[in-house]
Amino acid sequence: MNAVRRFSSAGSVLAAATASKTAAAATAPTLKPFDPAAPLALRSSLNANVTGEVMRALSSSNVSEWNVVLYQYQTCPYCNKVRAFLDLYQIPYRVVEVNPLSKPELKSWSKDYSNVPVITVAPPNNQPIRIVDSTEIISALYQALSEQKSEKAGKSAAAPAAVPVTPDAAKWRVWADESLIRLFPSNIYSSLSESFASFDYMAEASSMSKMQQLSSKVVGGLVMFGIGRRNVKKYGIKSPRGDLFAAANKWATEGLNGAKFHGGDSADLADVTVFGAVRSLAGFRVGQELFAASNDAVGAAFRDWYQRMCRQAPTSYRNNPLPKLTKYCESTPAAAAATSA
Ligand SMILES: N[C@@H](CCC(=O)N[C@@H](CS)C(=O)NCC(=O)O)C(=O)O
Repeated sequence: MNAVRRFSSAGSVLAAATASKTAAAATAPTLKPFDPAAPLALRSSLNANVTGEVMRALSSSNVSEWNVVLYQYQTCPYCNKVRAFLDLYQIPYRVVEVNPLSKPELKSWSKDYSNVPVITVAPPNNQPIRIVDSTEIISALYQALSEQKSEKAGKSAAAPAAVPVTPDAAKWRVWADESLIRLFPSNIYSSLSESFASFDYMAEASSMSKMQQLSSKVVGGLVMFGIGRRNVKKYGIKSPRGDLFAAANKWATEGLNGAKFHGGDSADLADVTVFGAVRSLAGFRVGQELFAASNDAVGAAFRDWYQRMCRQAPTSYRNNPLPKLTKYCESTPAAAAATSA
């Protein structure tokens, strides 16, 4: 199943519902399965432009010269993965919020791929290069980081070292995409009322007009509710909430395995991937329930890890970020409530 179709957004839903198919829906690329053993797992021919020359240009320049621009939706789990990665490794970036209905921000120059996230990078003396797909974006930039000469890196000591990706970290990266994020639609759109509430929230930070927000809520709310239910059948989800809480517990027990981070004393690509995905839920009703779900040791381990990640990867994203996305970064319920308004 094409990963691109797994987490349909308001944009694709409305496009389908109004029969005005977007280029993305028509030309959604088929990605090969992620190969955890490959250091740079570029699966899509859409990223054929990420050549050795580009990688050398990236690894021989300072991250502050990469000129990263991220095209995103704020609440998209894949976009949150990429933002968390950029924040953790202290790579400066600019965000362009894409209008999910008309996507003018992508259409003029990214005709063959209009899903998000997409980034452009422009290391010194290079034209901007496009990279698509959250996993591939992270893999490519991580490889450039790990090949970087230390004197060029320009990262503060707070950023973790880009060490070789362990097979276990690779396994959890796949788990985040293939198991965890797959549970999101059936939770965010679990009932009609939750579905409409989710669309209200997503509209807050979107670049849609008021009219688009309204039609997106009505049409998207209904259609996504249907897709959530379809996913339950398709992926054998026993209980959307129950399976999601179980996934969080699995991460807290098997993923962290008693350590501060999956990576031990500092975060690795598994941490940043799971963290980014989970953070995308923070402003939704399901996020609130997830963070309140369990008061036992496992729940506490999950929340403690999440807060440690917030501290390790504080967002440098300044233009119109949703305050609710940082809600559960605070260590006390009162502090969290204060950011929820
Ligand atoms: N495999 C892709 C999946 C990206 C994806 O499905 N993004 C959704 C938003 S969360 C999207 O662009 N959907 C199509 C649309 O909005 O038209 C990745 O990891 O980046």
